[in-house]
Amino acid sequence: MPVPALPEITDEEEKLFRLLRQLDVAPEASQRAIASALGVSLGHLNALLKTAADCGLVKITDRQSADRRQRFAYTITTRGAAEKRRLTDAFLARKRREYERLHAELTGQTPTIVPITQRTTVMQNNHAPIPELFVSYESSQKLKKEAAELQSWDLIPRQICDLELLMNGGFHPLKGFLTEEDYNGVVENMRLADGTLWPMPITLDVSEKFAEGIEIGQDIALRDQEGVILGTLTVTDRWTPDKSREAEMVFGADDIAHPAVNYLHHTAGKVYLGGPVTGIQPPVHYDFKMRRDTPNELRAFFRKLGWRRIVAFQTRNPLHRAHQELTFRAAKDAAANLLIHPVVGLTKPGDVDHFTRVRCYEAVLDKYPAATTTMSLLNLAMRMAGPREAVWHGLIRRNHGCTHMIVGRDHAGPGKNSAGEEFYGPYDAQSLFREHQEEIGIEMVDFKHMVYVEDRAQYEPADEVAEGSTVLNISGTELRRRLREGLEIPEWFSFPEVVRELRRRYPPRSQQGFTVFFTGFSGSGKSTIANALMVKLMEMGGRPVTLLDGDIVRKNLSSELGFSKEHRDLNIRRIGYVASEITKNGGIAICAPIAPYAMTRRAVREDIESFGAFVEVHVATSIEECERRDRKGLYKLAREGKIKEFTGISDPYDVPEDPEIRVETENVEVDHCAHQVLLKLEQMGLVAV
Ligand code: PPS
Repeated sequence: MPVPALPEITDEEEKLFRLLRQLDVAPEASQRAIASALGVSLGHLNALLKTAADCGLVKITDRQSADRRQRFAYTITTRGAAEKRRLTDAFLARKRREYERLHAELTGQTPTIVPITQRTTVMQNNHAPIPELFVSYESSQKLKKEAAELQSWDLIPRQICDLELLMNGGFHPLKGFLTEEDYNGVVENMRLADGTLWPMPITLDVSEKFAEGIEIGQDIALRDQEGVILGTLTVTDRWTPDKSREAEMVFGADDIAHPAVNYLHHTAGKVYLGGPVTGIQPPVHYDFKMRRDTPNELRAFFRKLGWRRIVAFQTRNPLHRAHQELTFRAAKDAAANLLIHPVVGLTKPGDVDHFTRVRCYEAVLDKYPAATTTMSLLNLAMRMAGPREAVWHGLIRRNHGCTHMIVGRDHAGPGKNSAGEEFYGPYDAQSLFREHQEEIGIEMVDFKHMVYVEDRAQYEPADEVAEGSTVLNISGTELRRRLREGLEIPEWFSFPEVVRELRRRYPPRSQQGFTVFFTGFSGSGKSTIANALMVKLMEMGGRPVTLLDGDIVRKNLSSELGFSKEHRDLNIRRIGYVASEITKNGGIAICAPIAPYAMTRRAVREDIESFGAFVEVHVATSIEECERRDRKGLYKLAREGKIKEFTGISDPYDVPEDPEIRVETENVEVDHCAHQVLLKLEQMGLVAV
């Protein structure tokens, strides 16, 4: 292995490095103490401090102490912290060169030691701590204050996940968000500029507007969504990436059916910033605290228990009996302990939420023989990048102290592309992993497809089942159907505790929340039918019912709004928001506004449908009939021009093209109209009449 071309380090730089290190570990020390720790005179120390301050590496402030030697306080700036890390690498490289020279002199041979930056063997001691990007507690307190003056970037959820793993060593050897050179290497051939294997671009995407205000060399504060500072970034690179090329190279296709490609084009900012990160504090998690571990916490845990061989199982789905069987078998075959390492950051849109999943995992954990298995939650934002993702998962698991990882069929697959075909071949992930296994530093364990053999009442690997046996299976789609319809889920398939959790999260449709959305002209009868429906639903009981009538909403939620298109849209979006919250929490929302615009109704439907059913009811009373009834006398005023922008008279109404139900009110009893809606709800499985 050739000696890496790391820059030489001068003696002065070495002193600077030691000064920065000293100030980081003991920022309150007196000048005399610092000088003696460094082995330099006070005069030399002052010169060093001046250089460090002039270069913006250290901030010197007056401490107003009576003691002359304690007069100043020193703070390492974020640039200083980054410089310290750069010098650490350069310093180590120098030591290595010295070692190599000595080795050659003594033995006459070139040593075969692998450079640290490309070395996986260093990781193979899965008990040793791994480098993090955090500064000491004292420095972090100072940096927090200093950062108040920095420009801030408010991280979005995916960036928070990335930053957490950068800072805690989960993404080791990355030292920050990728620079342009590293990014190009990663996109093109899965390697950082120095040749290290790294398959996933970890970039900080920002808006053009924000990027314009940043100068190269500037430090920016990285904050969470509440404005809490997590770290800083010294911006060394800023560029506008070719996203289509990134999509093609990393995800295999520039097709927005791929969730990460969709994210790239529709969520990610246009400009990328790169540079070293200085960690101040990890993001706070309020849920499942005891189940979250940094790489070093897991390593310490394995060290404490004496676990040398650990098989990691990556998952984003609830575990059923087949998973328990296959993971246990994998660990047994590898003579290793098992780490269930589920992703709780961002997974594939539409997945079971992590709260439900973790409760399910906890139930399954009890099914393994005691002391063989543990579980830890990984706050990773998955990209669903199949083969590249598998390699990335391997590196992350290695960093978390694992020695083996289970890689299955279609690992981290994104589903079908826009032509209805799979993005990746079923074994692409396994073969890419196998190709890079040495470098990843983790051994791949094949995922055995386990099936339930009825005659033998046990799970067996599919390829070992005796001919003629009856094999049972329940697909994911079938499981969802059974949950939706409240049908039996047999014990051979899953554990009763897991099924109970899933049923709590996915009650049958007749127990889920939903929204009935009436639309029609003023005076069409929306409110009257909505009221009758509400009473009928309340009579049935079981779920709370809320009526969001047009007039009531206008009085309580939208009193400042008029009837322009913009105001009407805002009014309907507010109704949609409240209805979506009610639906999400298992209630029934009945809305009865005019809602004249099809686009807005569609947007509200989309908001609600991620939580429950949306039933659009078009109250199809003609405008002539409404005007004839003119219950509130408004049509008369509208005709006289006293009310402007009146729907149907001087303002448009888009007739719903495809509502769930259309009700005619002319010569029909209100009770009958409400009953028709109720029957529709029953037909959709939303109520059990
Ligand atoms: S919208 O378009 O959905 O925001 O309207 P909505 O909130 O349902 O409010 C409609 C009620 O406001 C009264 N009103 C008007 N309607 C239509 N156009 C104009 N310009 C207007 N000005 C006042 C009217 O009484 C509507 O009540 P409903 O219950 O529909 O009869």
